[in-house]
Amino acid sequence: LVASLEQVDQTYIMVKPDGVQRGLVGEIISRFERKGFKLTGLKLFQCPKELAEEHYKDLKAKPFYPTLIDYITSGPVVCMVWEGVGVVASARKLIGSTNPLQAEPGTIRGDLAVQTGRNVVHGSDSPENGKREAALWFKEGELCEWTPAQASWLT
Ligand code: FUP
Repeated sequence: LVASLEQVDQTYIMVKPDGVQRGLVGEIISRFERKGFKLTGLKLFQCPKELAEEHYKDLKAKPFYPTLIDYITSGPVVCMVWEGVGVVASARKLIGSTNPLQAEPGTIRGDLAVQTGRNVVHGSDSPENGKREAALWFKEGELCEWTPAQASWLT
């Protein structure tokens, strides 16, 4: 009841091409499901270069930017939107540090990845970016607002 009074946020989660190619899609989705967040968008998608550039526009000046764009567009990604109270920060904890060698065991990157440039998953870094990225990757009508028949285990 208390949780229902709090702000429900959205986060954009993406299994990157290495995650798809390594067969980690189910494993990654499963971690967000088990945590108890609500899935409101899901698709397999070959990202065009322009979209990758828009998504990572804040990193445009970084030396690794061109390699990052090549990586994200190198094969299909799995795009997701998850909703819940505190979902943005919680998803970042589930994902772990950007550099997988520094990510704690038990996190997605800590358990499943080695290289920063192949870190298997993306998660929005603020509620504002969660909204922005959800709107960037999903068209009107692709997201599904739904209420579980028994809401007690979801926020
Ligand atoms: P994160 O929010 O953890 O995905 O990290 P950033 O937004 O800082 O970086 C986005 C992506 O850029 C990372 F997932 C991988 C790539 N990157 C590099 O390739 N090298 C770096 O030094 C930092 C980031």
